[in-house]
Amino acid sequence: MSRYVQADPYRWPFDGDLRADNTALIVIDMQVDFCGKGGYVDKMGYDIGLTRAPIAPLQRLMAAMREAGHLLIHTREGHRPDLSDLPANKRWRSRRIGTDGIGIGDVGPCGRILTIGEPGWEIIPELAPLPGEPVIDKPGKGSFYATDLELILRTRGIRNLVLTGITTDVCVHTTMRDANDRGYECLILSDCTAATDLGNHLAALKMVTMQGGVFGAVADSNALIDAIQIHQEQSP
Ligand code: C5J
Repeated sequence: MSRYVQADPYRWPFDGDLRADNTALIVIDMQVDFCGKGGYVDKMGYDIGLTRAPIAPLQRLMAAMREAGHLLIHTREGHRPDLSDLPANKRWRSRRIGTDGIGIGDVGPCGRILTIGEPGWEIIPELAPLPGEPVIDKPGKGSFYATDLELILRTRGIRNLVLTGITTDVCVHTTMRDANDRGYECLILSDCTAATDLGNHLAALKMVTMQGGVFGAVADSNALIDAIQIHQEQSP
């Protein structure tokens, strides 16, 4: 039987093949550095009220998807302590924002910014991964580049990806575009994503809906929860 999420610009997934064993939730970069007090985004002067907005909807969604038996995958953006995987231009650009000249790899209020093992690099406790849930460490914006994400998805038979986390216009979009090019059927959730600028968040969501759904479809978490709960009730 076909299962769909009410989404824009089409009912998702395209073929109605939505099952717990082929559909994974990816929670991107819900780290202290992106949504915590004193983290990288806060230090750059952006409003962490925006990047914290997805926390409550994500808590509800993660509980529902775990309950329904879906795979949850978490990502963290970060660099080795010796910064050997940090391109010089990424570091240089990161030091231009804010008044103190501090950027990735430098010491801030939450330790060295976006550096593996530091307090700011950790996933926020509200959305902590459960034991057994894959955590992907990535040096770039996309979750596929220089990681084993694709191997994990293929091994688990995943073909539908639900994208959440921060930021909509950077790491979430890069991951969604890369996933789409790899043939994954993608859904992005408007209330479980956020950007450092509301206009960018809305524009990033709108981009997905162009050309008949050029990167996939957009819905909110209620629509997805409705679909997976109906699925559970009707499963034998
Ligand atoms: C950024 C991210 N914005 N997780 N990272 O630098 O979107």
